[in-house]
Amino acid sequence: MTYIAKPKFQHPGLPKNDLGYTHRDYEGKVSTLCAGCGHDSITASIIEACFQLSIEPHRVAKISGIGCSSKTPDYFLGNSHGFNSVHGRMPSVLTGANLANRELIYLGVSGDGDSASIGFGQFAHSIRRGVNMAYIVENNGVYGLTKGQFSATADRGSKSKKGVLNTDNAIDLVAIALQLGASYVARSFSGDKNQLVPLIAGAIQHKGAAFIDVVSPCVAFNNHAGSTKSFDYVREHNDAVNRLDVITLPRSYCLLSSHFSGRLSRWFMPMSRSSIRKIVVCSRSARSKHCAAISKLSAGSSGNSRMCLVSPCEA
Ligand SMILES: Cc1ncc(C[n+]2csc(CCOP(=O)(O)OP(=O)(O)O)c2C)c(N)n1
Ligand code: SF4
Ligand SMILES: [Mg+2]
Repeated sequence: MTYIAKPKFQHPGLPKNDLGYTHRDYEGKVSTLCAGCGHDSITASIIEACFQLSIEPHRVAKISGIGCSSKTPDYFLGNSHGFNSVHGRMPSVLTGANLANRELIYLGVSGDGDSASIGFGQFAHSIRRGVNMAYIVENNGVYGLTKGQFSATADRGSKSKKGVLNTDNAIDLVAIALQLGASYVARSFSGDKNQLVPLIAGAIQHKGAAFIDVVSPCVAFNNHAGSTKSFDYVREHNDAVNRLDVITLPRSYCLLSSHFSGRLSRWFMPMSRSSIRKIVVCSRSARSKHCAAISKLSAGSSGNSRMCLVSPCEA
């Protein structure tokens, strides 16, 4: 954790939200992450989402595990409750806090190592139980803090910085979250604030288990040619379907429409036995004008009429 506090002064002309707070009221300490780390962009998006929603910081509890990603709660919402737990144990600490006080907004912040490797069981059970939370994984495909070993989300065939080929299959956290019944699921990219801010706002407003997998490049250990989590690779492959659809489905129906790409269809497969009723597909070209609709839609969804939100970043 860092102890570098930001100076208290702020420009008197900074925009204020409905509570009279400025962005500064949602910031934390100065980040000690590497310059250019994707995680810092996610921090900025969380700050923006909370500012836009006019959230009172004392109503938020930020819980994290261990990793560069899990350090980030120190860099936003400096006036909120926070607990930096043990590696992979964020979900159980969050669940416990949730049982003790159901009034707070729970923000779970984790990494791909924290949630897909050591904490995979914890991740799965918190989603399965439908814990009321916004669970964000800052996914860079490596253990950044311990210098770049492949994590369980690293794609098979991708290369490490030293050229080693990953021969293991990757865990797709979005597919798992869908299968386990999360009622709000999204994938995004740290470098796309227009998409990410409304997704985070939607997750915070959603009642139930909201999960966002954010591809967040590690500039120190996983930003080279051959990596599938580098800035270049994600930007080149962030070209999903070009429309937003909201489809209300009869119970237990799975939709495989012709305009979905093969990879997107794959994500819908695990839903066939679930009770998902609405599917929102938010595309790259349509997202800026349509993403604002997401918060509204998610607020209207309940346990019986689940909303599954897939915002494809096809990296
Ligand atoms: C029980 C335990 N095992 C191993 C570690 C060493 N360790 C610290 S962070 C980390 C991986 C973090 O990776 P990730 O969650 O992806 O976060 P990132 O640093 O990439 O953001 C590991 C293995 C630890 N702190 N505790
Ligand atoms: S090592 Fe990687 S994940 Fe950690 S702060 Fe640096 S760029 Fe970010
Ligand atoms: Mg990681």
